[in-house]
Amino acid sequence: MRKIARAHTNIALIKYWGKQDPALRLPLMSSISMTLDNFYTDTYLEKSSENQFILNGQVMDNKLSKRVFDYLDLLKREFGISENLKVVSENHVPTGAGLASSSSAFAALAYAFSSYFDLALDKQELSRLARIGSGSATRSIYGGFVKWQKGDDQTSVAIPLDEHPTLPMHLLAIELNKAPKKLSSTKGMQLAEKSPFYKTWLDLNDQQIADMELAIKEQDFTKIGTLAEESAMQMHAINFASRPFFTYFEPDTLKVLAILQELKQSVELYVTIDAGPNVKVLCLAKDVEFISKYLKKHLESVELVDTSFGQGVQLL
Ligand code: 2P0
Repeated sequence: MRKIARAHTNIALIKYWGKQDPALRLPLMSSISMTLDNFYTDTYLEKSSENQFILNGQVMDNKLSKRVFDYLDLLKREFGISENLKVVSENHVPTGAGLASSSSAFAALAYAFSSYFDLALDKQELSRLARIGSGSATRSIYGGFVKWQKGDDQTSVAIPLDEHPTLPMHLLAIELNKAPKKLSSTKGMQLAEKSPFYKTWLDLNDQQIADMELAIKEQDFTKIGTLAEESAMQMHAINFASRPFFTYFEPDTLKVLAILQELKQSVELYVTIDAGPNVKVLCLAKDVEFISKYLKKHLESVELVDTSFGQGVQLL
């Protein structure tokens, strides 16, 4: 029977932005995320005469397929497997637009691989494998609030903080540009390390993680949102201050930030932005409609996606 693995994307509330070991994707800092319900990837594997990667019904022969095959080769070496594989994925996420498509992609692929070969890996081992595919994928193994801890190859895995949060927190994704980003996260992280603020970024991490863990325990939306917004803005400030400077922001990103700053006067909301131009709003369920209406009124043809907590990896 075909085993289809589903993994949801996640959005970091405390960001991962730097690697101590690029090959193993060991991070320089711990991070905390929220797994999302509306964005996910479904993946299954099949025996094949040659390696093949099919994404959304199309055969891929590009940088993405090379990354998938390199990753599969690594997994096959680790488990002493030699057969060629066809990877079939459906991505319910705009690929490469800063909505963390690689998080669901590699978490689903790691789980599909483990299921196809009946490896019976536990979630810690799965999250280690997902990490080697893409850093943010480490956290997508679990649902709800998840921490990915810094450490070595064995210890740098995800830990569920609260798999089924009751906090009515939503994330409203404002999709400004769905085109793949021009600068990969891997390259962005390398460049960011040249920023004079990078050391400060690392020094702040332990306290930010401790504060966020406490805020999640206390279900304190104000604290969670404030800490998330600070982490996102600090990450982008490092990029701006790097040598040479760079940014994932586009003119529309700043336009939306200005509108949200205004809106903050009348409703509680916080902003987070990943390695792309799209803006995400953290808010309470009761305010989603009001915020959506306000954004539609002030922005032409804006696409909004309302999401809340999603679950960890599952077999369909
Ligand atoms: C995060 N991002 O914590 C951070 C915040 C984007 C901004 O992880 O190089 O695709 O594959 O480990 O996971 C996006 O980068 O990077 C990311 P790699 P990934 O979610």
